[in-house]
Amino acid sequence: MLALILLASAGVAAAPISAAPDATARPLALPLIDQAPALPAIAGVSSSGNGKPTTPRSVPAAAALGSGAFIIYSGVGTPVARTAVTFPVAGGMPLLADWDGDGLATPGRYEAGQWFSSSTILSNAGWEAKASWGGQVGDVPVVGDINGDRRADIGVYRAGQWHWQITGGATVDETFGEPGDLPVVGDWDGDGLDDVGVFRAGSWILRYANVKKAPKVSNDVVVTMVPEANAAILTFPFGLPTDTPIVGDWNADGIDTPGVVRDRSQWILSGGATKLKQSTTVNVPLAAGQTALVGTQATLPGHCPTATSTSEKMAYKIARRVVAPATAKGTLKIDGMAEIKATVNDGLRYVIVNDLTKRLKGLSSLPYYDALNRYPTDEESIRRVANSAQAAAIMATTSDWKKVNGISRNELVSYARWQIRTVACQHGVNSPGGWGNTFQSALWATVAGQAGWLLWRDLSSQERAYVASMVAAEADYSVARGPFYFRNRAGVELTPGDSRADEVSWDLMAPALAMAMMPKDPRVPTWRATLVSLSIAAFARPSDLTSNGIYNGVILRNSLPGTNANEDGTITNHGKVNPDYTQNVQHLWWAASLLRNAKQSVPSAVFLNADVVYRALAVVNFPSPPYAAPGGVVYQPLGQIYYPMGVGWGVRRPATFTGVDGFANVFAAADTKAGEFLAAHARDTRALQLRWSDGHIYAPGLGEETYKLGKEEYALSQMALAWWSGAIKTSTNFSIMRDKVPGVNLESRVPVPQ
Ligand SMILES: [Ca+2]
Ligand SMILES: [Ca+2]
Ligand SMILES: [Ca+2]
Ligand SMILES: [Ca+2]
Repeated sequence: MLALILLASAGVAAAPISAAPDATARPLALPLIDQAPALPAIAGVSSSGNGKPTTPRSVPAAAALGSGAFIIYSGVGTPVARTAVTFPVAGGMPLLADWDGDGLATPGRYEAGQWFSSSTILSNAGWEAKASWGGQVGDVPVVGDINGDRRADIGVYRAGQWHWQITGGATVDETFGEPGDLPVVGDWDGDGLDDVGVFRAGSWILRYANVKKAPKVSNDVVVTMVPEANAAILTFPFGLPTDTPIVGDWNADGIDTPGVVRDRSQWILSGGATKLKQSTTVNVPLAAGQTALVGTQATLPGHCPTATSTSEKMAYKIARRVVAPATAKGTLKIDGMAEIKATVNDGLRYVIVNDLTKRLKGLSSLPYYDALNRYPTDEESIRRVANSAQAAAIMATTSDWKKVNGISRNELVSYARWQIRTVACQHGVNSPGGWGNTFQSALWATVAGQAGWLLWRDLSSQERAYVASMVAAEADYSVARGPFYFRNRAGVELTPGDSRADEVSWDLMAPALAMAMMPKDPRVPTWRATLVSLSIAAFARPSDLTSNGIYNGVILRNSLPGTNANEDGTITNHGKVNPDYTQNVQHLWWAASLLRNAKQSVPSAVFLNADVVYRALAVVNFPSPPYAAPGGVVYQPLGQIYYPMGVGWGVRRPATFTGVDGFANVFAAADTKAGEFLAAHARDTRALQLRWSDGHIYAPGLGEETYKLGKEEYALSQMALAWWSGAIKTSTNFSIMRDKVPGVNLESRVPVPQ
């Protein structure tokens, strides 16, 4: 093994680890890998809601400013899940409140008269200074919506005096309570305005406003009418003097009720003054240093816990524009597909078992889990499961999967849906501060989005909503970013050593999928113009700057501001001619395939230079010197890879090339021999996988593949795309659209990051 690595590091193609497997000699029906053990059930989700705004529901929460961590738990009566976000370490008292009126409470803090807030729930956006209010020694900060505009008002309780600063700027002073009381705020009567109260040694004293006749209450509640103030004062015991009072609308009926936290673990929630005896107890222990807080879920229980009412409503609207893809079936008639299908099936066995029994163990009882907090990078948190969900969705919809390796189709689909909805829920368009609108996020949204689209008929309405919204949002972000270039027209490298072909080709995926999914969306013309712009820019070559070629109305020589590919189709990245990035040309054909799957014609611009770039893998010869010994074509016999300027990501990753080979076998010229390379890379990948009995591909460590953020899932995604390319080739029609596309803008409009 060591010798192999050394050879390949010198730029030499690694020899096959075993003799090339002869697939025809090995009966594929033989049980080659272990059956999956019995798997834990995955929580389902309902189709209730349909995007109609719901009353935000209170949920337990905890925060410690000393560590900056805020933790929001799931709603009462549902499995205890948690979403965490870490803010900058600070002093003072943590708060959670709906500062912007979207139905979702987000972090805030009060420190010596200074107020800070944030509108994010899934990422640390820093503390924003909000106001200067209060600050006397002994002031207790309070928040509530006093004027009924849904946005939190801030105040301080000062020994029986309340001083409010209302959203919009007004102030309100009132008197209620005594020195030593703990202030509590809530909408006791459900009129949409928060009311005041105090907790005094196990007794609650609440003021109901605008009351003319005494409210009906439980036996233990004493009502004192205050006619001159149109108010009623309700006094009743609930909790112990040593308890911490909290207030919330635990059942989303619009009425806030008292609760207490006992022994820093038991949350005892009352039914309110009318049902005082009906209390619910939930166990949410507080860690050292944590303060008990009350958060909200703005959606129905069982829906995305961090989405806002506003975002969910919009998501349902967008989902109604989606048309499910045409049915497409993979084929074994293409050479290599038998190995590909077997590899994906067995790889899914590995990934699903690994996720449900180890990596994400215990989380499958939650309809949504906090994926973003699994890993330090969004790439590992999101892309990893998007890749495995995509592979699962492809096999569930384009193969004859009934029960494979002990996994039923229902289990396969449940797994895919769980990952898809979790990833889509935590996208920033749905949950404030979530992932997205960044490097590579258009690709992740496309991978997860394609999975959701393929499974459209299996999804619940909430899953459809979050998926459609995620895809449309990333398409819009691609529109806003526009193209980037490696070199300007003069040939000067703007980002020395690093082509932008990868980023631009990722970015073109989201508008392509959005067009495929939502053909009637009013943004389709903008998405189409962006698909054309980014497709031209992604792999533009120096000779295009003087080319008379016309693609969807764009005359290249007049319009191109720069280039991203080298003249021979190679891509320079990380300072070298880099096969692992030349492979990114697959995104052009992948985008075309999405449109084919939607029965749409494909803009001609999507094919600019695709063939030329693929030739840099399959045809172009690299002489040595100047290239690494022994020189040759990147694609070597038996699926081996030659790296002309050294290895970027590892020496044994044939699966990386199966996706592009599959698409090339659909779209590239026959003399590239894409079909032969597809079969060779498929067989080599299968040989790697058959070294083990659990379905994974790579040996431990980083010798074979150095990608650390989910290499098994990434390989699975590429192999599944290869399988899907066969379905596209044999099951869908193809037409090219050469018409002028209005609105194409090839200019760079975002500053080049340094
Ligand atoms: Ca909010
Ligand atoms: Ca307000
Ligand atoms: Ca009220
Ligand atoms: Ca309630």
